[in-house]
Amino acid sequence: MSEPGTGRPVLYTFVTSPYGAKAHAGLLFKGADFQLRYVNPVGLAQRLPSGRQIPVLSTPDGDLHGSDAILYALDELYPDAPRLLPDDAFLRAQAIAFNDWVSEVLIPSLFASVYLSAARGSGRVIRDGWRLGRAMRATSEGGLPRVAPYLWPWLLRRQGFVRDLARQAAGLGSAAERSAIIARRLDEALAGGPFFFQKAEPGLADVVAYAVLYPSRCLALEGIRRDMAPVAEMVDDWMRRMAERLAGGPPLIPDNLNVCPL
Ligand SMILES: N[C@@H](CCC(=O)N[C@@H](CS)C(=O)NCC(=O)O)C(=O)O
Repeated sequence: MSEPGTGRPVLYTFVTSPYGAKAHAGLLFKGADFQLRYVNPVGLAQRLPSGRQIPVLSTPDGDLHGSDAILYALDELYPDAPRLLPDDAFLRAQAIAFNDWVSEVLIPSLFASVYLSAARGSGRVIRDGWRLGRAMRATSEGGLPRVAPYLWPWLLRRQGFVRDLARQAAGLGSAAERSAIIARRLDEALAGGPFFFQKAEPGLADVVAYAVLYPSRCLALEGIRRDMAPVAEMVDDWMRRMAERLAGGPPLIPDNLNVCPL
């Protein structure tokens, strides 16, 4: 439900979820007045107002489920704020295609770098898993056991949705091939700047890419940094521009967890 008494929308999410971050960044882009709830992942379905997965945006008119449903509703919910999707049909199709790429290639690759390599016991993957677990423990409502960060790489691997995403990513090629695909796509989309597709102002593509890349940077996740190494400088410059536009409202990563500020 929306926040009782105020009618403010409530976003139910996890601090480490890239899908949740897409919705969160969309609300920040809109300058929305919303409440953020980092719901506890244990017994998740019982803790959500409806549905079985995060993100959920609860509004006085009903609940929206999933990052895309939330993002695509925001222009209608906040008509006076800058638009996420342009009116022009071709530019809109370009932005939606990029959002699909983020959901179907970038995010699954991120999960694959935790899941697939964990199977081989890589130190980097265990460290990334621990960093994600520590952030979840620090934010989840009601708390998580002290050992949760140490178990996180293993717990993540047991989640059906993580396995599915990792399989999806494996279909794209080896880790090195996926890194090359990610760096090339970001390079193509960002070259010439200042925002994606040489736009003077940010839109949906910027918001969803930022939602995935910025938290990974703040939490110092090593997997994604390796993927982005060839375009790191260009991405950092663009992230600084985005951070200015999305300032105000609850940050994607709380300050006390941000170990790698821009
Ligand atoms: N397609 C959905 C995916 C959402 C999703 O995978 N949510 C995960 C967290 S990243 C979740 O709630 N997992 C818990 C579960 O499946 O039990 C979207 O775009 O929002």
